[in-house]
Amino acid sequence: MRCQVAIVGAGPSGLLLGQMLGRAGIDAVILERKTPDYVLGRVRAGVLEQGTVETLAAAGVGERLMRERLIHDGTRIAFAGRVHRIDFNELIGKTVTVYGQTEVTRDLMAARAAAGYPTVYEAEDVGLHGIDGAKPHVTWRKEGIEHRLDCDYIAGCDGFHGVARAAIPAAAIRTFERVYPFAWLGVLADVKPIDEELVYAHSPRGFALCSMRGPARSRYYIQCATADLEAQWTDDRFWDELRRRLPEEWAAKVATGPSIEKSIAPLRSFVAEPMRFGRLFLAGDAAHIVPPTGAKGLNLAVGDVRYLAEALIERYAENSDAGIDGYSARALRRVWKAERFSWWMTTLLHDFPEGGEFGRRIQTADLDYLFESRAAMTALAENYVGLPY
Ligand code: RFL
Ligand code: PHB
Repeated sequence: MRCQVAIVGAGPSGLLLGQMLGRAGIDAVILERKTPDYVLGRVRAGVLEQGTVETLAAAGVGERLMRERLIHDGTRIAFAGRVHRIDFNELIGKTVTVYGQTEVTRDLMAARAAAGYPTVYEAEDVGLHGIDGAKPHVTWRKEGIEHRLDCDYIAGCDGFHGVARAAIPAAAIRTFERVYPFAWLGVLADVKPIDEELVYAHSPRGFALCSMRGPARSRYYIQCATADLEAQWTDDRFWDELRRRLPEEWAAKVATGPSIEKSIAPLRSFVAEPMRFGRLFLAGDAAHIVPPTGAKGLNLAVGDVRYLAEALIERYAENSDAGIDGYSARALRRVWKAERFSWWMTTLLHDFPEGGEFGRRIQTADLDYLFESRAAMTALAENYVGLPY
């Protein structure tokens, strides 16, 4: 079997890249380790930047998104018993969209199936070969049979734990990492959200976030210990802890009900440089991770894919390497700004016991300054809605 671009991973990065290349007449095959249902069962991102929405619409997957999305003009931040509002629309004339990653993925899968683009699910032991030469290929096993796909380029869209980044020789890649001393416990429940907008909360008991997936579906997160297990967090314990981290009159608004999903995720900042080795390109979580506090992970993945699709399209249409040669540096400029913002939001809003009282005073000063200064609020708004392309 042969194709122009082999894509490893059918998460949002791989599927969107496949969609953009397919529409440009470039033939790409996606190899995914899991089943479609498994991929759709992962509850992840909820907030899309305006640029992400525009990119998805331009790729032909914006129809349901435009119909069903919730547009948020601002967000709320609770601390020291008060709830402050950051009005993105008033500060910078932009908004964000709430539409779950699951739905983005579902739309991309449907578009791919409708166009008849090839995807291999349940591809085991995917291996990347010859990436430093002119003729790379990918191998995998499915139902006991070995397969081989020859290609011009490989896109590693296989997330943080994938095989693509690991296929790059250690001497050719440099990584930067910060692991945070806590995790997020996320709960999905069919209950009315606490507010029309998201509420981020800083409290002495730790961080909390009230998000949503629709008018009758809430997504909540609380900071927890990295060693915690989902089973230790009964629904009652979760709702109780969430309420204790919100100002009283907001706690009273929390509608509770049985959880339909509950998961714990560690928090990490990570970047691998460069995002290319020979004929392999990395995109999305395969190349970088941000802590979810700034809602940047999926948006960054879409940014990478937008740059990579442009570069590959230029390669085939104009027989020029300029785009693919510039891809890594161009993507990393955007990545590092989102890394900085996500690190800052995480540092601002979580409890860091090892930071001691000095750390807490600095946090309080940072939060006070944020709500006293239009410049500081504007900086948050600009980054949260997404820096311009
Ligand atoms: P994914 O989604 O991890 O997809 C990678 C795919 O590759 C497959 N795979 C392999 N396939 C073949 N062979 C192998 N060896 C393979 N190894 C892996 C996997 O099965 C999978 O299908 O990466 P991608 O596509 O780069 O997308 C990145 C996003 O998923 C991620 O950045 C966001 O979910 C991060 N994130 C958020 N981002 C936002 O922009 N806004 C948010 O509000 C937001 N909230 C979040 C988040 C991530 C979270 N968690 C759990 C990590 C909230 C949470 C809790
Ligand atoms: C979510 O709805 O899952 C979500 C929203 C905002 C974040 C992180 C996650 O910062």
